[in-house]
Amino acid sequence: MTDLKQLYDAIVAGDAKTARATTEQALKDGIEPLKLVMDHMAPAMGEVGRRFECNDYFVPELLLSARAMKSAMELLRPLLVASGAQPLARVAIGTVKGDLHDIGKNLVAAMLEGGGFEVIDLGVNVAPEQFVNTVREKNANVVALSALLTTTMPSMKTTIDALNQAGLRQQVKVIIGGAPITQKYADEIGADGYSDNAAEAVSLTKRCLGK
Ligand code: B12
Repeated sequence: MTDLKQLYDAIVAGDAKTARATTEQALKDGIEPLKLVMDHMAPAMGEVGRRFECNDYFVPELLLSARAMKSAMELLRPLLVASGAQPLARVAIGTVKGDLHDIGKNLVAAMLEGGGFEVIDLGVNVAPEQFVNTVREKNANVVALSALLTTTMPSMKTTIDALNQAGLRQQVKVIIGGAPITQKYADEIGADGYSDNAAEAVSLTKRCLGK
């Protein structure tokens, strides 16, 4: 029988190979995919976030854990979809138009996935219309925008404006982040939430949704 503490430990340690192998073995042993995510992987990402907040972990450790989480999730995602497990909410995430930085965005996506959200990752250089279409077609409840360049920050406002124009703004929460972003900027452009780190993205999103 798989020792599931190994899965938890592998994600916290950023050991992608062990995380994937343990997940594979656990599935062979008949353990429910949702149980693996909720009871072992999400708490592991929670621990990673906690260590980051206390400065025990830094960005490189966060990246390794995110990669371990991602490699285990690759095995579980199709099974979760097939089992119809209900995610907390659906988040469409992307780096805004004109911007190719995705390290922070990927971390936020991994933390959200680890926190029980379904994440639709639209990648980088995402035009406002792509966010609008995703909210419309996939019923996303949250739009998460990342920008690393001062020159691409205005794309966040353009995206919020596009959601407004499409009549979709009331049905989604918009959260934003990235090195040049501040709470003041989030307030100015009418975003629902801002965080300066990936670890806080889960609690921020839950708070925005009133969960
Ligand atoms: C790596 C990097 C690159 C890589 C990107 C690789 C990749 N796949 O992402 C490459 C080399 C491609 C690159 C290119 C460029 N870059 Co660059 N890059 C960086 C660098 C060194 C690190 C960024 C990073 O990954 N940080 C680590 C991550 C983890 O941090 P983060 O992104 O801030 O994310 C955290 C939080 O902000 C938050 N967060 C992020 N997004 C979100 C979203 C939500 C919803 C939430 C809640 C939170 C959140 O959580 C994350 C984790 O805690 C920064 C310098 C710096 N110190 O920031 C410059 C920097 C951002 N780049 C810069 C520039 C100028 C460029 C270029 C224009 C250079 C050029 N002349 O070509 C191009 C632009 C290309 C483009 N169109 O986007 C400038 C921007 C200056 C400015 N004021 O706008 C910086 C600041 C460097 C500098 N000091 O001049 N870059």
